[in-house]
Amino acid sequence: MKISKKLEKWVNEWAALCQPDSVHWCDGSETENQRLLDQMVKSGMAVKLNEAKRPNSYYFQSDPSDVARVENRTFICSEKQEDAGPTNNWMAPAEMKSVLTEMYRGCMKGRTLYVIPFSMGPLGSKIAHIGIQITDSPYVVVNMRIMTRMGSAVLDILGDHDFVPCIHSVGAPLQPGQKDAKWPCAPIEKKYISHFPETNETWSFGSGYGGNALLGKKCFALRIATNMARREGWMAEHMLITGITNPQGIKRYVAAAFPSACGKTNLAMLIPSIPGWKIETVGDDIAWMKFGEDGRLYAINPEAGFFGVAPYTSMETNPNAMLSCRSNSIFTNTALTPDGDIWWEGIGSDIPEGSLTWTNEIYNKENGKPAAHPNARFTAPAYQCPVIDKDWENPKGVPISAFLFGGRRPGTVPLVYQSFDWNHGVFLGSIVGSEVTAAAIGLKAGVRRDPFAMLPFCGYHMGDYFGHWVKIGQIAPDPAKLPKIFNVNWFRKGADGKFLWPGYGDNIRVLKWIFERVEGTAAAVETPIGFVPEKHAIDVDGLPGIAEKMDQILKVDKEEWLHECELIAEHQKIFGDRLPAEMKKQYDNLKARLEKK
Ligand code: TSX
Ligand code: MN
Repeated sequence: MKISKKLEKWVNEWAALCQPDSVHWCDGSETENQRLLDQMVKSGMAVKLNEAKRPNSYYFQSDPSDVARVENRTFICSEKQEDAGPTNNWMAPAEMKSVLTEMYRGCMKGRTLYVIPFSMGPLGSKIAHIGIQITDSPYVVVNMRIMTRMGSAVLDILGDHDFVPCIHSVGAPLQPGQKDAKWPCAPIEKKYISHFPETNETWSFGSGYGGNALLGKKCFALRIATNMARREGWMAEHMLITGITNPQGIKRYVAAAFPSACGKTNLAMLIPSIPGWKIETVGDDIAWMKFGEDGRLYAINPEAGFFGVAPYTSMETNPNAMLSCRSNSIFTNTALTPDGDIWWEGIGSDIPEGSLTWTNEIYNKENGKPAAHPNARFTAPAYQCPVIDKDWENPKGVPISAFLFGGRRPGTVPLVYQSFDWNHGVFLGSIVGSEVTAAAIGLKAGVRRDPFAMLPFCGYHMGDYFGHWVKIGQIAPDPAKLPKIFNVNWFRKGADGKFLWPGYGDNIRVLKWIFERVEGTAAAVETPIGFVPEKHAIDVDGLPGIAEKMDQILKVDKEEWLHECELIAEHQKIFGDRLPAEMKKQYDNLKARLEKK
């Protein structure tokens, strides 16, 4: 392993502060992985699943208090509070560092400090970046090995270059002789997910779960990378990337941003319902994009795996995700069946008698508690996806032809529409939102705005981020080659409260229209909100009962949109004088178009 003096010194300093019993440099090998997994099985943290049913796969139950990202404990520590903006928590970097330094002091006692060298993106890609994560969680190590390119090969190419330092501890030191918890972590008020955008660092304390602990993902690839991208003129986005091939064999790539619970992973791996069309997956969560020499925007998936929500993933809703986690996978907070396999709500079969819930109790259908936590996850290698794209690891990335935005909108928003131009498309991204029910306690029911699906992930002021999108349009080497921008809504409901559009595999019909708009062949009508498909331009062949509903599915109602304008105006106010003038202008133009005649 090639370890630079600089890196060695940095690790030694952290080890001196955290005081682990030992330090282990991860080489990423199969042997190392197996040793960690065996050790976790032995300590009771992991269960090895039935080798015949789920080869080389492992099961974990988290602490009941450590089940999801903790947005109220997530901080953007820019020098100036105004640079973090109104949608992020902020603390001054010096203050955060002094608080956390005291928390890290001795925090790894009785544990091993693992050093994880990892690349976000294919090794050696000009769009990729290297991070080094320090962690005291072997669970984090085995997950990072699936989710990133991890190990000594990364150090070989790092040399003396810069890396993004990622510090992580579960925040649960062990006294001599103390028995470890099954899932060590700290209480909520001691959890900190902090980011130092001006120095490209992320420091995380107290949680072992997902986005709080696998620092390459949300912390680095989104919150830190948005800052790097802004400074350097590229894009770090919360987007899936997928390739669409038409029956003639022409292929185009699209990238799409949706808020949570809209089925991003399902769209990334969709199985088309119309013959001759093909979908191939590049990524399901994050896209890093740079302009190529030909002036087009090229995207890589910085990740190497899927960290997907398990519940309601099934052979009906997403067979490709189910097949991706057939083996060599990790399951967290699902249920465990008596024969050593996993189960979750919506998997498509009844729960086997005697299964254990994510809280390790025998499942009891009487008590109303789910067997799997709603945020239970599978960690699966991307190469196991049956429809993984042949260019998913191409260091150059794949050229993006279209951006899609969308959300869950039971009313107002048509199935699909196209922006008039780039800035209008940026406006569509800035007003992304999903309807939330009153069930989400403390929140009034209605549209919750989640601009670009980046609300919890933008590492600087959201208003400036809109401005960065505008700037990308201005610095594009050839504006004609910029991706075309669309908004989609699979979730519109009829008067009967039922979904109007079948969704899932039938979404290929919408992707087909988008594909053909990019090619310049599909028919559209101009409306005040943008270009909507001409009535017969969406292919509904073989879809019974839908042709008659197309008017309703595509309807743009001026009254509804004037009400929407009021909500947009309210939303834009949040960003104060950092709302780019271009976005205010887009709003004014929309309102004027709606009020015409
Ligand atoms: O992922 C979804 N997609 C995208 C698929 C590529 N979901 C699930 C969202 C939660 C993760 C959807 N749910 C989609 C969708 O397109 N559409 C719907 C709404 C819906 C649900 C059930 C039906 C239809 C629509 N069932 C029947 O029509 C029988
Ligand atoms: Mn995500």
